[in-house]
Amino acid sequence: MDLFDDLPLAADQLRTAMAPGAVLLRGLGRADDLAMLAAAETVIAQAPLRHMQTPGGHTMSIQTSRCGSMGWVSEPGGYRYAASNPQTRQPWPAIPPGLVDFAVRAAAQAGYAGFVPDSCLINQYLPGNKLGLHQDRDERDLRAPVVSLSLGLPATFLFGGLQRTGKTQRYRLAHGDVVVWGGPSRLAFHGVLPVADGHHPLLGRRRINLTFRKVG
Ligand code: MD3
Ligand code: FE
Repeated sequence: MDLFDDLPLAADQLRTAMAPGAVLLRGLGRADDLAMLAAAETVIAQAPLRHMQTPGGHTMSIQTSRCGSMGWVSEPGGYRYAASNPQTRQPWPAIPPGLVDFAVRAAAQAGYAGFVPDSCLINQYLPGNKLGLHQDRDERDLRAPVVSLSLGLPATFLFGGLQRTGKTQRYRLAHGDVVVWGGPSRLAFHGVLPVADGHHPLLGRRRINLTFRKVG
């Protein structure tokens, strides 16, 4: 969180090509931040945040909720998408329509017209929480991009190549920043460094990241 987070951005600062197929749309989610946070909270109320286990038996520091026709789950055998919440045995809540609209618009702006998400993962980071370098490869349709929206405390995002051991670039993702990953970047390794302590006017001491995906 810094002083400049609340200043408007010049138009030429809004769009950054991070890599082939990966587009950063700075601040795109700011205009509607209150409504999108409220929508995320309605999902969390129905599918409470929890620490997922890695297939290796470790507990993730971040907490996760899910919505959409398919939700990402972890089992001792590995990760997969499932139509119901293993905790409640209920279907996942629907993705709130305002969030679907937002993801569709963001994808179109990044050059992925026709993208419609059927799954959304909500990650909550408290200060110190992190996400190790990984690939997202459990979705069946890897031609579809992933749209990510960051809210609250800023984080340093690590963006690598197609090999875990390659060099990583660092990007600061702040409140309202959106990234769309597709094409050659869809299977890039990525992660998040431990979130620094701070206070965000809307979210307090937390960061929430929503990722919109097309699984089916
Ligand atoms: C690049 N989330 O949920 S968002 C994840 O901030 C995840 O919570 C991070 O990685 C977060 O899987 C990073 C950025 C992101 C999301 C998906 C990607 C980058 C990606 C998929 C492919 C390549
Ligand atoms: Fe990921």
